[in-house]
Amino acid sequence: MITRRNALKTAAFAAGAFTLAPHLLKAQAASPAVNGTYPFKLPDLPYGYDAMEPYIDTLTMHLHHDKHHAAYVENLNKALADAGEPFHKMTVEDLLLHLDELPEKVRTVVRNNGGGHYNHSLFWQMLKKNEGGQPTGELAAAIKETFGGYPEFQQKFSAAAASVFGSGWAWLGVDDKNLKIGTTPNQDNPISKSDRKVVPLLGLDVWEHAYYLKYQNRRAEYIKAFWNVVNWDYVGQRYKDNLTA
Ligand code: MN3
Repeated sequence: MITRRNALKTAAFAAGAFTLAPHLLKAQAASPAVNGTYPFKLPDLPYGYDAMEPYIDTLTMHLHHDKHHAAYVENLNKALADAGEPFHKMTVEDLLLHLDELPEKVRTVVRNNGGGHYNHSLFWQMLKKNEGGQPTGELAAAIKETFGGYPEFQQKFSAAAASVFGSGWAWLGVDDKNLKIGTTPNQDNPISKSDRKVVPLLGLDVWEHAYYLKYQNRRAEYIKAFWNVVNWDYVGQRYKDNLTA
């Protein structure tokens, strides 16, 4: 029987060898931005600030990345500064997988700001103007099998995004082999849930900072526009990596 403390030591000291959710490692391999350790760094956007126009405006991308994401990284580093050696060797994903085991005085700060860093690092990679493109290959087949088709999936995901009260995220994730749609409040990520088996494939930030300049209170319009900027190549690759892990 592995105790929580031993599990933490394994995660902290044996880089790349933690055993709780090996399939996450594959998903992580497709996400170089989340592989770093303390002190964490703000990853560059993988495209220009105007790359998602007109669906997501340039000023929003500037503020969202340069101010909001940057603040999560800064606050995460501040919180971890005195937390000690084991925690300085953990990726942000490790930290979020082991929130329960963090010292109480930093747990909430890491949950909010580590979550903010992780979610946004994924989110930037999940965006790409797709000219009406849709999922392909294995992911398209799984979406059809699970939801009945792409339009049905879009409808369910959009409804989930609209249902978030206040700030949070909508997610498409995979739990073992099953696709799931869900939401998280604030900067929580599905990987921190107790079963620790959900891998996020696609996330939509529905914090007001993600859309208010252009869409004001019209979150539904922002959600509709989002379908034009989903990087289905990246999302599909995350799904495939998970299948083979
Ligand atoms: Mn955000």
